Amino acid sequence: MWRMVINIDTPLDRDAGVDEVRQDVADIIAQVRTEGDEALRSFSWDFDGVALDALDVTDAAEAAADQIDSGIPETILSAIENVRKFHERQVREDWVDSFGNRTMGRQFRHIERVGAYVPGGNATYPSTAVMTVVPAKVAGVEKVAVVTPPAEELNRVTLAAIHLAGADEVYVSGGAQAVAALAYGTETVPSVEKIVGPGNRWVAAAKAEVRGDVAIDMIAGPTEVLVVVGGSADAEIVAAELVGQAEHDPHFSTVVVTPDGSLAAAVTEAIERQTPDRERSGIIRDALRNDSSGVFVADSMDDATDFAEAYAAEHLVVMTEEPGETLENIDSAGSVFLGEYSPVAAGDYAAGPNHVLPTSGAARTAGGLSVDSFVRSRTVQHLDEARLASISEAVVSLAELEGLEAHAESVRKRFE
Ligand code: HSO
Ligand code: ZN
Repeated sequence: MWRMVINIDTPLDRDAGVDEVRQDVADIIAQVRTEGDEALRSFSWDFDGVALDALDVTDAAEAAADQIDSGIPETILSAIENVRKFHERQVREDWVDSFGNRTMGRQFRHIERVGAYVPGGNATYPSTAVMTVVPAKVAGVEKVAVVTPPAEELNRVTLAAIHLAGADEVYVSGGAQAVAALAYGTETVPSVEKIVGPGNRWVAAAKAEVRGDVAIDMIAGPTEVLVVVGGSADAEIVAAELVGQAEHDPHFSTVVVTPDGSLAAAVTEAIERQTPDRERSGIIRDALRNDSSGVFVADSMDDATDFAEAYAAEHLVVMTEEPGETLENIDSAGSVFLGEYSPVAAGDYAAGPNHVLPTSGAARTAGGLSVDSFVRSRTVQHLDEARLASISEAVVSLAELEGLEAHAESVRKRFE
């Protein structure tokens, strides 16, 4: 069933399919901009078959947190607590220092209004509410507005999680139209300064379209996991890891790289054995068969880590004899899981690190969602007469070299 790829140079197709929906998404956004709430209601009916009652479900989210079965809020709160602690550790301190007697520093200020997309669709994601809202609140964001897609009956656990994570407002809208609403505002949905969170290709394309008018975290493609395997790794556990994440999406990218051909064969066999037992075996099969998945047998562990570096996985799992040492040879990854007892699922839900991560190789240049995603930095300089004098010659000369005489004069004037 799985692609046994011997040639390590075989390309993997990780295209998120965003381009195919660009025009439709542009039309949807235009309609939301002109018709506001009315457009959100009609898209809900056309795309989701749901006649929307209220768009604003902030109170319903609070009620859900009170009413869901006992035990569930505690479970959600324990995940929130771990995620909060991990993100609190990321908060940056302002600093000020003296550079050759010029006093300068860097300061961090949170964004005021943020929108978070919490997906629905073929699964519900209360965990994504936690991963998007908690870091924003830790950063100090005053207003976090969450959007989540319509459903005949909204998932109460997701609603409860959105409330418990600390969202200030909750709106029912999904897809490109929800992104448009957050970007430009409607009668009900307020516009925000930054939109974060994962979603399908409609959401990704909409974020690409509104970027510039509003900040975004990233353009997320289908989720992916790369497992670097070696030594005496347990093929059953490696297989469980791959099968586990593959249930997300038929476009999921599942990749194994190992220098050990017999381990590769054992993992392939274990995957085929485990898949039929899983509830979402259909999705898992499609995910394993697609052109972005496969098992690669490398000539050596060095080649395997080179491969992992080039792949720049969203989730990088390392199950080798010394996972920490293996990791030293790989720089690019969204989130790293070391050893047999660090499953991706732990990070998805409750360990603490974020699960909103760069996909499709974006980890080569960017990290996942963090407190940094919700702050901006500014620099501050405070010079006095003597301090300005000490650099004035350089400033004046460079200004003149650039032909910007008035810049030079603005410095000279101070010493007249
Ligand atoms: N693995 C997904 C997140 C997730 N998994 C949510 C389960 N629920 C992307 O990091
Ligand atoms: Zn997952």
